[in-house]
Amino acid sequence: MANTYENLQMSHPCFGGHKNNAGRIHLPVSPRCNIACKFCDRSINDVEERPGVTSKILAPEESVEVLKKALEICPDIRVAGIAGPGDTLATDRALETFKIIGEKFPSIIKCMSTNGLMLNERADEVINAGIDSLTVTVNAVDPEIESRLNDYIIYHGEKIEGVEGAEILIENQLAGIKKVSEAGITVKVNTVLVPEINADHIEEIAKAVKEAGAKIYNIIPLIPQHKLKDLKAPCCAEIDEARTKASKYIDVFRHCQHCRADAVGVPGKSEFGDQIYQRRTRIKETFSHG
Ligand code: CLF
Ligand code: SF4
Repeated sequence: MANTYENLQMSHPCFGGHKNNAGRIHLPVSPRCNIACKFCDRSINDVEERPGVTSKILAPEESVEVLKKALEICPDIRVAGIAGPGDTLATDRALETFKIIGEKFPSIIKCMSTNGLMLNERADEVINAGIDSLTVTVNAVDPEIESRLNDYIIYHGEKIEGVEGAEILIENQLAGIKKVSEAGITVKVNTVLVPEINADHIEEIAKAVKEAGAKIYNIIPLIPQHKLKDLKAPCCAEIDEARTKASKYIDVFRHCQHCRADAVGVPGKSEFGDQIYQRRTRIKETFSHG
């Protein structure tokens, strides 16, 4: 049985547990992605913090030693999350990892993050893997708006571009959120706020994902890069306005730290990723889709 939202509010840093100093480790086991967000330039490196960015890809079985070591260094870790560097449902590696963690570390909360393209058809596997909390990144619920944020999807081996691809993505995200939340998994939705594209659309997203069963909503500011490098990042007032609009429909999480796919520690307080994953010094601040 998945942890309840009430439990997660006490013990999961991204659902309210930050107040209790709860930590998390991200296991970078998922190598590939199946959609093409225009703001994401995915690469494996040591110097940037954003989704998709990680120093090393782990094999599912390697995560046991990593988690053991992380718990020794940082006993505050309550959650094992998989948030990249690619999509967790584009391969089987995240679900395999969660099965291993469930056996070896039964008290650790299992947290997964996905773009949701495969969530509808893989919902049963997500439920059977014992996931406690699931984050789905939903940047629009209108295919025209989504197509300005995403170039294409790769769906059942086929590349589908523009509005047509966006339509499939949104349908699968909402249907998938519905299935997993009905099974008792707590769902958080992340939206990357791009002022020129989806700022006026936040209320519709918040409403649609709440109706589908999501419990909590997290707005992540755009870091202008890749194909959206010439757009502007939202300022604090714009982020705040978007959060206020969303909060009419759904609980809003306001303490996101934009973690990398291999972050370790208590978000915003401690970071042990360098020790666990032997990273070099990180110099650039960016965002995540955790
Ligand atoms: Fe990681 Fe994401 Fe799970 Fe948290 S992060 S997979 S839900 S354990 Fe948290 Fe980091 Fe913000 Fe994500 S602070 S980027 S919301
Ligand atoms: Fe894939 Fe996430 Fe990058 Fe989008 S932001 S292309 S879902 S890794």
